[in-house]
Amino acid sequence: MKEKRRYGKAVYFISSNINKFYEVREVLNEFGLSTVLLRLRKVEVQSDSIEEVARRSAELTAKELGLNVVTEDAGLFIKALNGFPGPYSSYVYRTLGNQGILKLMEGVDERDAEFRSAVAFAEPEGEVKVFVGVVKGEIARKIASGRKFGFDPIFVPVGCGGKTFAELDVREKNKVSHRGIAFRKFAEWYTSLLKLKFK
Ligand code: ITT
Repeated sequence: MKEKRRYGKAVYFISSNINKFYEVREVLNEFGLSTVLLRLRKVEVQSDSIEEVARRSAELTAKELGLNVVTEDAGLFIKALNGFPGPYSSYVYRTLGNQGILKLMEGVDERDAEFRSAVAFAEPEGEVKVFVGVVKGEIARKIASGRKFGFDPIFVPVGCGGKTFAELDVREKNKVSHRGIAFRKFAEWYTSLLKLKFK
């Protein structure tokens, strides 16, 4: 007998990063969805594309757990460094940190950068959907105080009065952030799917 797929108001988000969870929970809540964090490391996928990393890790994890899951791969892309650290953001944050990035940017006037997020939804047997969000901004000249999540203290998004992401609260950040944009796209798609299923 064909197993019935389960769609529900709870979204299983696979991530080792608690700061991501705080942000995602807020966004999905606006759509009446609750976020269940499965605090696992994403399956390691080697790729230069964040979309591909999110897609493959969601696909593999959904199969392994037998659950519909969501994963996200995100990164900071700095124009003057040809997009570095990009897909290697996690490693670079752990090794160089914000101080290391500011050092690489010493004497560089071109400060343009962007954060990108790719959110993937996978079912154990179904096709994978990917949603992308981008926010443009600049690399600050010094490390700001405030919330300490990754590169937030050195990233100044456009349209937020010159504040870094670290100086915005979660709600303010979600309004403009790569993750907020990508998860809103996912939530719009997912809630319309739920309406179809439960009509
Ligand atoms: P997962 O378990 O979800 O993969 P992760 O921390 O390894 O968590 P990513 O590979 O998606 O996440 O992100 C790479 C790094 O980029 C992350 O560890 C942060 O240092 C940084 N980063 C991503 N999104 C960020 C954001 O919104 N603000 C600040 N730094 C961010």
